[in-house]
Amino acid sequence: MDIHTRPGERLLADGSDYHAINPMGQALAIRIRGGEVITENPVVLQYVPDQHPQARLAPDNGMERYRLQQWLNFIATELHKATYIPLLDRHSPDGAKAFARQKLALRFDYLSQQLAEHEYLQGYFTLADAYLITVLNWSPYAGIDLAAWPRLQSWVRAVKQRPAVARALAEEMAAYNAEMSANQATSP
Ligand SMILES: N[C@@H](CCC(=O)N[C@@H](CS)C(=O)NCC(=O)O)C(=O)O
Repeated sequence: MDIHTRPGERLLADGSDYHAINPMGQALAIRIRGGEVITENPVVLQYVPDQHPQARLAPDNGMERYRLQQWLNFIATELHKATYIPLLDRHSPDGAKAFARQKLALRFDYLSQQLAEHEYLQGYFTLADAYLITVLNWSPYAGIDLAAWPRLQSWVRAVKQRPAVARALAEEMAAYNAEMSANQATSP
Protein backbone atom coordinates (compact mmCIF):
# COMPACT_ATOMS: atom_id res chain seq x y z
CA MET A 1 0.00 0.00 0.00
CA ASP A 2 1.41 3.39 -1.03
CA ILE A 3 0.60 6.06 1.58
CA HIS A 4 1.36 8.77 -0.98
CA THR A 5 -1.78 7.86 -2.89
CA ARG A 6 -5.02 9.54 -1.81
CA PRO A 7 -7.02 8.12 1.11
CA GLY A 8 -9.94 6.28 -0.50
CA GLU A 9 -7.82 5.17 -3.47
CA ARG A 10 -5.25 2.98 -1.74
CA LEU A 11 -4.60 -0.41 -3.31
CA LEU A 12 -2.52 -3.42 -2.36
CA ALA A 13 0.19 -4.69 -4.72
CA ASP A 14 -2.32 -7.19 -6.18
CA GLY A 15 -4.69 -4.33 -7.09
CA SER A 16 -7.26 -5.08 -4.36
CA ASP A 17 -8.74 -2.33 -2.18
CA TYR A 18 -6.69 -1.74 1.00
CA HIS A 19 -9.69 -0.08 2.71
CA ALA A 20 -11.35 -3.48 2.93
CA ILE A 21 -8.61 -4.26 5.48
CA ASN A 22 -8.31 -0.86 7.19
CA PRO A 23 -11.17 1.56 6.43
CA MET A 24 -8.85 4.43 7.47
CA GLY A 25 -6.51 3.45 4.64
CA GLN A 26 -3.53 3.84 6.99
CA ALA A 27 -0.52 1.71 7.74
CA LEU A 28 -0.27 -0.34 9.73
CA ALA A 29 -2.79 -3.18 10.01
CA ILE A 30 -2.34 -6.88 10.67
CA ARG A 31 -4.70 -9.77 10.17
CA ILE A 32 -4.24 -12.32 12.94
CA ARG A 33 -5.05 -16.01 13.08
CA GLY A 34 -8.82 -16.40 13.01
CA GLY A 35 -9.13 -13.49 10.57
CA GLU A 36 -9.55 -10.48 12.85
CA VAL A 37 -7.73 -7.29 11.83
CA ILE A 38 -5.93 -5.09 14.38
CA THR A 39 -5.00 -1.46 13.66
CA GLU A 40 -3.39 1.43 15.61
CA ASN A 41 0.34 1.23 16.19
CA PRO A 42 0.43 0.97 20.01
CA VAL A 43 -1.95 -2.00 19.85
CA VAL A 44 -0.49 -3.85 16.86
CA LEU A 45 2.96 -3.41 18.35
CA GLN A 46 1.91 -5.04 21.62
CA TYR A 47 0.20 -7.93 19.87
CA VAL A 48 3.40 -9.11 18.19
CA PRO A 49 5.65 -9.62 21.26
CA ASP A 50 2.72 -11.02 23.22
CA GLN A 51 2.93 -13.95 20.78
CA HIS A 52 6.66 -14.34 21.56
CA PRO A 53 7.03 -13.78 25.31
CA GLN A 54 10.50 -15.36 25.30
CA ALA A 55 11.77 -12.26 23.44
CA ARG A 56 10.93 -10.19 26.57
CA LEU A 57 10.03 -7.09 24.54
CA ALA A 58 6.82 -6.32 26.44
CA PRO A 59 6.56 -6.47 30.24
CA ASP A 60 3.76 -8.53 31.81
CA ASN A 61 0.57 -6.87 33.02
CA GLY A 62 1.03 -4.49 35.93
CA MET A 63 2.83 -1.18 36.41
CA GLU A 64 5.57 -1.99 33.87
CA ARG A 65 2.97 -2.70 31.17
CA TYR A 66 1.25 0.61 31.92
CA ARG A 67 4.62 2.36 31.56
CA LEU A 68 5.14 0.61 28.22
CA GLN A 69 1.71 1.79 27.06
CA GLN A 70 2.51 5.31 28.29
CA TRP A 71 5.64 5.35 26.08
CA LEU A 72 3.92 3.77 23.07
CA ASN A 73 1.16 6.39 23.22
CA PHE A 74 3.67 9.21 23.71
CA ILE A 75 5.61 8.07 20.64
CA ALA A 76 2.46 7.51 18.57
CA THR A 77 0.72 10.80 19.37
CA GLU A 78 3.37 13.34 20.36
CA LEU A 79 6.16 12.21 18.02
CA HIS A 80 4.82 10.09 15.14
CA LYS A 81 1.57 11.96 14.41
CA ALA A 82 2.06 15.45 15.88
CA THR A 83 5.69 15.99 14.94
CA TYR A 84 6.95 13.70 12.19
CA ILE A 85 3.87 13.28 9.94
CA PRO A 86 3.39 17.03 9.29
CA LEU A 87 7.11 17.38 8.54
CA LEU A 88 7.31 14.26 6.36
CA ASP A 89 4.01 14.54 4.47
CA ARG A 90 4.63 16.19 1.11
CA HIS A 91 1.02 17.48 1.14
CA SER A 92 1.10 19.15 4.58
CA PRO A 93 0.91 22.96 4.39
CA ASP A 94 3.68 25.22 5.74
CA GLY A 95 1.51 26.21 8.70
CA ALA A 96 1.22 22.57 9.81
CA LYS A 97 4.99 22.17 9.51
CA ALA A 98 5.63 25.35 11.54
CA PHE A 99 3.19 24.19 14.24
CA ALA A 100 4.95 20.81 14.49
CA ARG A 101 8.38 22.50 14.72
CA GLN A 102 7.17 24.81 17.45
CA LYS A 103 6.07 21.81 19.56
CA LEU A 104 9.11 19.66 18.89
CA ALA A 105 11.62 21.04 21.44
CA LEU A 106 9.56 20.29 24.54
CA ARG A 107 9.04 16.69 23.41
CA PHE A 108 12.70 16.12 22.57
CA ASP A 109 13.89 17.79 25.81
CA TYR A 110 11.63 15.43 27.77
CA LEU A 111 12.91 12.37 25.92
CA SER A 112 16.53 13.46 26.37
CA GLN A 113 16.03 13.81 30.12
CA GLN A 114 14.49 10.35 30.35
CA LEU A 115 17.31 8.76 28.37
CA ALA A 116 20.00 10.67 30.29
CA GLU A 117 19.07 8.62 33.33
CA HIS A 118 18.45 5.25 31.63
CA GLU A 119 20.02 3.29 28.81
CA TYR A 120 16.52 2.54 27.48
CA LEU A 121 13.08 4.02 28.13
CA GLN A 122 12.23 1.39 30.74
CA GLY A 123 15.79 0.56 31.75
CA TYR A 124 16.01 -2.48 29.44
CA PHE A 125 15.23 -2.75 25.71
CA THR A 126 11.48 -2.99 25.06
CA LEU A 127 9.04 -2.54 22.25
CA ALA A 128 8.89 1.18 23.10
CA ASP A 129 12.57 1.54 22.19
CA ALA A 130 11.93 -0.38 18.95
CA TYR A 131 9.14 2.09 18.05
CA LEU A 132 11.23 5.08 19.17
CA ILE A 133 14.25 4.16 17.03
CA THR A 134 11.93 3.70 14.02
CA VAL A 135 10.51 7.21 14.43
CA LEU A 136 13.76 9.01 15.35
CA ASN A 137 15.41 7.37 12.34
CA TRP A 138 13.06 9.45 10.12
CA SER A 139 14.68 12.68 11.43
CA PRO A 140 16.94 13.42 8.42
CA TYR A 141 13.95 12.92 6.05
CA ALA A 142 11.82 15.24 8.22
CA GLY A 143 14.56 17.92 8.32
CA ILE A 144 15.06 17.45 12.07
CA ASP A 145 18.65 17.91 13.26
CA LEU A 146 19.16 15.89 16.44
CA ALA A 147 22.50 17.68 17.09
CA ALA A 148 20.65 19.98 19.50
CA TRP A 149 19.92 16.88 21.65
CA PRO A 150 23.29 15.07 21.95
CA ARG A 151 21.79 12.34 24.16
CA LEU A 152 19.21 11.51 21.49
CA GLN A 153 21.91 11.50 18.84
CA SER A 154 24.14 9.11 20.83
CA TRP A 155 21.11 6.95 21.69
CA VAL A 156 20.12 6.60 18.02
CA ARG A 157 23.71 5.72 17.09
CA ALA A 158 23.95 3.05 19.82
CA VAL A 159 20.51 1.48 19.22
CA LYS A 160 21.12 1.24 15.46
CA GLN A 161 24.08 -0.99 16.28
CA ARG A 162 21.95 -3.59 18.04
CA PRO A 163 22.13 -6.54 15.61
CA ALA A 164 18.35 -7.05 15.28
CA VAL A 165 17.75 -3.31 14.82
CA ALA A 166 20.52 -3.08 12.19
CA ARG A 167 19.02 -6.07 10.36
CA ALA A 168 15.48 -4.66 10.43
CA LEU A 169 16.62 -1.23 9.18
CA ALA A 170 18.69 -2.82 6.38
CA GLU A 171 15.71 -4.96 5.28
CA GLU A 172 13.43 -1.92 5.33
CA MET A 173 15.93 0.17 3.32
CA ALA A 174 16.27 -2.62 0.71
CA ALA A 175 12.46 -2.84 0.40
CA TYR A 176 12.23 0.98 0.14
CA ASN A 177 14.90 1.13 -2.58
CA ALA A 178 13.20 -1.67 -4.54
CA GLU A 179 9.89 0.22 -4.33
CA MET A 180 11.54 3.46 -5.48
CA SER A 181 13.12 1.72 -8.52
CA ALA A 182 9.82 0.02 -9.39
CA ASN A 183 8.02 3.40 -9.21
CA GLN A 184 10.64 5.05 -11.42
CA ALA A 185 10.36 2.25 -13.95
CA THR A 186 6.57 2.68 -14.22
CA SER A 187 6.36 6.52 -14.10
CA PRO A 188 6.13 8.26 -17.50
N1 LIG B 1 -3.48 6.27 14.28
C1 LIG B 1 -2.72 5.45 13.36
C2 LIG B 1 -1.89 6.36 12.48
C3 LIG B 1 -0.95 5.60 11.56
C4 LIG B 1 -0.35 6.50 10.50
O1 LIG B 1 -0.44 7.74 10.56
N2 LIG B 1 0.23 5.86 9.49
C5 LIG B 1 0.79 6.62 8.39
C6 LIG B 1 2.07 5.93 7.89
S1 LIG B 1 3.39 6.11 9.03
C7 LIG B 1 -0.21 6.65 7.27
O2 LIG B 1 -0.79 5.63 6.93
N3 LIG B 1 -0.43 7.84 6.70
C8 LIG B 1 -1.36 8.05 5.62
C9 LIG B 1 -2.65 8.69 6.08
O3 LIG B 1 -2.78 9.04 7.29
O4 LIG B 1 -3.54 8.84 5.25
C10 LIG B 1 -1.83 4.47 14.12
O5 LIG B 1 -1.35 4.81 15.21
O6 LIG B 1 -1.64 3.35 13.63
